Amino acid sequence: MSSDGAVSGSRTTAGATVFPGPAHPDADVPVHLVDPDGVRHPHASYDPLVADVDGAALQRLYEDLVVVRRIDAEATALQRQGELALWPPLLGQEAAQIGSGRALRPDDFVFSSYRENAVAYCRGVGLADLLRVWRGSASSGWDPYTVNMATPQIIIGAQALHATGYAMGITADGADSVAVAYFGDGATTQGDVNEAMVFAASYQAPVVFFCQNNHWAISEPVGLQARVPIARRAPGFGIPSVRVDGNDVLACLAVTREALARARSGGGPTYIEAVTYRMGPHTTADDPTRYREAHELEHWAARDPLARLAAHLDSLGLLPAEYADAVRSRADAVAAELREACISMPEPAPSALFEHVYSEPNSWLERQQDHYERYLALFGATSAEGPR
Ligand SMILES: Cc1ncc(C[n+]2csc(CCOP(=O)(O)OP(=O)(O)O)c2C)c(N)n1
Ligand SMILES: [Mg+2]
Repeated sequence: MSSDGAVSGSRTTAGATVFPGPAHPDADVPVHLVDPDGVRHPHASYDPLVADVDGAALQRLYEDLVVVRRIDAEATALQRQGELALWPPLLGQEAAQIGSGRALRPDDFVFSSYRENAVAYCRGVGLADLLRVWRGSASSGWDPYTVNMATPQIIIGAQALHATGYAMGITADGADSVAVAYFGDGATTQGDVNEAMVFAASYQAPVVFFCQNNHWAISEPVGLQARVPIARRAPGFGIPSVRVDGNDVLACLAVTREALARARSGGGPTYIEAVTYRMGPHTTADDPTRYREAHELEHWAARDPLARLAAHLDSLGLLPAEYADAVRSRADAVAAELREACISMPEPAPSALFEHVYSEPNSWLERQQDHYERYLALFGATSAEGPR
């Protein structure tokens, strides 16, 4: 800041400092390329970014959506059957995750929350590795460096700091990869996310903030903590932002490609708000019928991301019955593989948790482990209450 209080880089008009704001009166209208009925609409800015997406590529996106929805349904069933302690479903958010996840290069690096299992699928995380932590069989699901994706962050918003720090490292290395932070609408209120945005803007770090506004933070509606569209917050930090229809896989692919290209070419961070909806519970430990109205779910079910792409493919003659059946069978086979991987995993060993806290044993921790083991022996409990 200069001595007269003006912020360098801002424009001054007739004595008033003007900060970059939403560029256009329509800035709050989410970008969409395919509407809920499957009709494609031309878009001057974003069509060129997905010009390479031909019929076969659209079908691949469809296959991704079907498979990740099936994985999610199977994991939810496994939890209901007592094979997993907890599962955070992504039902309804498939397009936001696949559209953005498929825009990434292998050398980009993802930092996510617990719900981005479809992004993990895009990164090549193994099926067993998706479940390991939720079964209680391991305290970490996979080696982040094999897939360039950190294991899920449970501390809301903390991964935005990790992504920004990693992105600053990319700059120091002179590389052109990008770090991507995935978080939810609720996380936008956390200090960590806001601090990450300050650093990202100051250092023009190659990071993409990808917020999935799924309308709920457990039982708190988004309107409670965001009085204006969430995407509008970013320009206040000096970060360009875009709202995208998070149920339109093609639009999510386009806006993520734009953000990645900006970051790779030295243009700094971008903030994406993908407007979507969590059609299921927060986790399998939650019952959303206690806090939300049925009509809200109906409204969003009519905007289902998978049905939308199916309708679009159908309109192009790219969804013949045999093809749709084959995709379903493939998804069923993946689900069977997931189930097998889950039940053949070692039984959860809760007290093993103590082995990974310090490199050397110490009496303080040993006392806690001993106490916990006596508790397990007394009550036969294998799953203490976990994260919500
Ligand atoms: C720092 C912190 N505070 C609170 C929690 C408890 N918690 C777990 S999930 C959640 C809501 C997150 O909502 P949102 O960011 O919208 O993500 P979503 O679950 O909808 O994907 C909260 C408050 C936590 N895990 N970490
Ligand atoms: Mg949310």
